[in-house]
Amino acid sequence: MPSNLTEPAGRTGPGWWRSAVVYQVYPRSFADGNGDGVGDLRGIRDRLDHLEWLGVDVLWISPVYPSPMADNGYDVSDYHDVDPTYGTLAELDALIAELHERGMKLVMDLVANHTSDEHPWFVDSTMSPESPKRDWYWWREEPNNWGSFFSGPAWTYSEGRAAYYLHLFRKQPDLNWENPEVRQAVYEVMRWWLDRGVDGFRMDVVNLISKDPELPEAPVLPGQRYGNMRGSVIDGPRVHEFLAEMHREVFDRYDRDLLLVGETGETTVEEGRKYTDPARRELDMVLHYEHVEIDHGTFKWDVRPFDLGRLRDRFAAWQEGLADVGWNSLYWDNHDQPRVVSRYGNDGRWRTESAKLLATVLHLQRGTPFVYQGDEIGMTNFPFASIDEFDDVEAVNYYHEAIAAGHDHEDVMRSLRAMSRDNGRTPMQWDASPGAGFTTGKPWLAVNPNHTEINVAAQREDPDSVLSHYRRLIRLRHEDPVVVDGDFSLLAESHPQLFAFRRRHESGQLTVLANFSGTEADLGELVEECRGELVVGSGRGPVMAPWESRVYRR
Ligand code: ISL
Repeated sequence: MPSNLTEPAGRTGPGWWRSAVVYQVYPRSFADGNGDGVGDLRGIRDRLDHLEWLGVDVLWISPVYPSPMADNGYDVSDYHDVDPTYGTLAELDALIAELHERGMKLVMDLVANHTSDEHPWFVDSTMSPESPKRDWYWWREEPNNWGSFFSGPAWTYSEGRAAYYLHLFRKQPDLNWENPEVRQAVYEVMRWWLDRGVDGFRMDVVNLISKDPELPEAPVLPGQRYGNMRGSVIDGPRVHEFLAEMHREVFDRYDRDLLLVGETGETTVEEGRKYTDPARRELDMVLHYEHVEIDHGTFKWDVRPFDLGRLRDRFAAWQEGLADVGWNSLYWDNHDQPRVVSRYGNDGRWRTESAKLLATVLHLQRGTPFVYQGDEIGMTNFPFASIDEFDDVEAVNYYHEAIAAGHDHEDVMRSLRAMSRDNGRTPMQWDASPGAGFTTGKPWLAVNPNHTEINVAAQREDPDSVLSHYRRLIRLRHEDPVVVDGDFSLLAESHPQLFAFRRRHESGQLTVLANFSGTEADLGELVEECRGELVVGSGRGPVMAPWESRVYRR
């Protein structure tokens, strides 16, 4: 048995998160408790029954800190408070207490690669070259050629400093982690929240915190205006050192069951092993991007058809790569992704079947599953018709940049419709009422018209619904040690339609069979696997129906 798995995963104690399921709430879009059209903490507290009924163990909320909302709260202007849009600090304390009473934990989103340009640290830094916080950000007299993640240059000129500052994201200057004062300030923020009772952090773009201090010019890809800075900022030279220091300065001081998840876009399996190796004491798990970039070309707006072979290959690489050391997170959707049913499944005739299949293949891999609000009812992409319907800074910037560069309007709209982050941000669909049960007011982003059919109320009592399926999978993880600790092996590695794998453990084995297509699939030799108790699905026999999934236990 791998060294980090010598003990079975319990609901508490070392490695407790191995048998846990995390639920992500995007507060703006989850539930509006005061009728102003924007979700809030009151709304989340009113919906805790849903989370408990579903069986989730951990709630992760996207940022609720004071913010000018240039990036819906990921641009933080005060780390020690709650934005009035979402409520008050007292309400957050109440949320923590209510979750704990129900046996659930709260994980906060910690955005520490950058701050808002309205954060007092940055305002101070811009004042003059003598400011106490002059080195808290990256300042240069001459910018390099880097582009930002959200279109445009990564540098902006400041009159006060008569210099340029680096911002990999628009209006969000990058903190200079080379400066020990910056690191200590971040650790202080973390301890402040842990002292308040939160149970851990999801650390936003944490693999960008260490930059190559030379900030070298970056290669310019064909058709691009700015240099691609990824090679100088992703998994940078001191990132592991900084995380180990964070562990010592923060987490080692707490004798509680915490969860440390890093968002590590575009990282590799090799780096993922380092981040999550328990012996290195950095993070518990990372959110990598490899399986959500299957349909990207050179960049995300260059949309490619879904490729099952590529998906299977990337999942298997992470499963195998982190088998003896480290731990995987498992997710399809979050507030930055379009809806997986529309993307890798079928959001028309086979919506229910494909949503269940996607849930099954994800939840039964080895790792900790993350359910993003709405996944559990099979929410779909939004039928965007005009650019005015988009809210997200990334989508809007891209639109203007692409149109200015002479791209065809319809082509740009097609990319946005498929890939925009707003697809994942439309309000949670609780019921069939005009505000979908999300709000009694005018929602900040339009409710998907399909909420009249796809909603929690319609699925809750239906044992065949996507919602009941999620609940069953979560229960299976809590009850069956094979799901948590069994090893993973891919079956039928090159089947054109099937994603099949086996999980093996001393207590038994599970075989997962999934037909990722709208046509019947012949199991061929895999029919040998169809033995034992059918724990998920209903089909039998050597042919799988379109988008059918089955799980056998022996
Ligand atoms: O790397 C990217 C594209 O190749 C970006 O997608 C980037 O990694 C991603 O946007 C990071 O997301 C996180 O930080 C952003 C914020 O807008 C997202 O909502 C958040 O999840 C900046 O804080």
